[in-house]
Amino acid sequence: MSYGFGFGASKPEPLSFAQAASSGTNSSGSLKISHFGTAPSPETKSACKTEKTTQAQITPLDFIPLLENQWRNMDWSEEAKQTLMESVRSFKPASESVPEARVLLIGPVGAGKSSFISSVQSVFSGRVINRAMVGSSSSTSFTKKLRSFRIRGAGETADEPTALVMCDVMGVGEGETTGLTLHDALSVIKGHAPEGHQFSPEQPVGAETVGYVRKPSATDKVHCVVFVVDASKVSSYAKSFGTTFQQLREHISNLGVHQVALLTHVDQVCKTTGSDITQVYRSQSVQQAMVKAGALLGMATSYIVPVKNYCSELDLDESTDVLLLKAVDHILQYANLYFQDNRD
Ligand SMILES: Nc1nc2c(ncn2[C@@H]2O[C@H](COP(=O)(O)OP(=O)(O)OP(=O)(O)O)[C@@H](O)[C@H]2O)c(=O)[nH]1
Ligand SMILES: [Mg+2]
Repeated sequence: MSYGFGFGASKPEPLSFAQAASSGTNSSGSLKISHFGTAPSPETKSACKTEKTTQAQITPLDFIPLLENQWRNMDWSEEAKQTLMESVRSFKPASESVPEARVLLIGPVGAGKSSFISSVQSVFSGRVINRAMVGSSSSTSFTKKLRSFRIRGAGETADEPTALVMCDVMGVGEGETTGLTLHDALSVIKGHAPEGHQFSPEQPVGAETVGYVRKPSATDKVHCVVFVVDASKVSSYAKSFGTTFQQLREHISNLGVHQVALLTHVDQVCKTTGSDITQVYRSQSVQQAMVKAGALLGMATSYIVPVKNYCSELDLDESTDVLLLKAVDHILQYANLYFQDNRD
């Protein structure tokens, strides 16, 4: 299947998410909630419930028992980590003309977009580093500019960049006047926005933008969009986000760009997962957050993977690395579909 690209001579009209939402276009993303694995058996012990307290005293998140089995198969071994790292290192786009896959992270302010980029670079650097600058949770986006990060190895492999470039942008805000607009998001995806462009809802990317890329080549375009959603906020996001994301997904799908999603902050929705990330696929709280993220994005849960970003840690943790690498592998699979769909 091949997709055509809809940008050309026509001048892009500034379009905010709110305007798009009110234009009456329906989302084509049908919601498919996949069925999960086994329900907890009566004898399943709650690893979260560590103290003798009454139900009224403990928060629901602490009380929800873990599932008996992981609902997705995960191998947390060092060997699995090395295999995943090798798979990312050896990744080459299925294209003659495009040497790198450009992946764009989009999500609400503070969801963990920059943290994910820094976390992945940390895994490949062998130490925790803050490559893409990370902010704190606030209502306005910490990231203001378009920045692309080529993931590189360290030590012997320092000169061998991977074929993965991750693009960081401003977070999507709740209102029409704050955060990334639909117009600017699409400008980045189509390859018109120059590197370093400072986003401003009042000044949409257009022909008058300094460095505007008039005729983007295949290497300028984004080949996969990754939605980033905070598991601890997925139940409380403003309703407008759902409309925003589903509008965005429809436009991105029309460009032939595949989309996946990351569920961040999983350590904050389940104590056990917070202290032992290998329990992530046994946590019902994470599983529920995943279903909610799917509903918010209008996306089947099979496209969504959980991650725990490095935030306060000074040292890497093997299991956290495995989950991050699994997410990268997932993203690259969908990025490659773009190249297969658009063979030179
Ligand atoms: N506990 C936890 N905190 C996280 C995680 N990911 C990110 N954070 C924290 O969330 C806050 C926001 O992270 P950022 O990476 O700056 O988020 P962003 O999506 O880039 O935000 P903007 O650039 O403002 O749109 C920071 O304090 C991070 O340390 C995670 O998986 N778990
Ligand atoms: Mg950021």
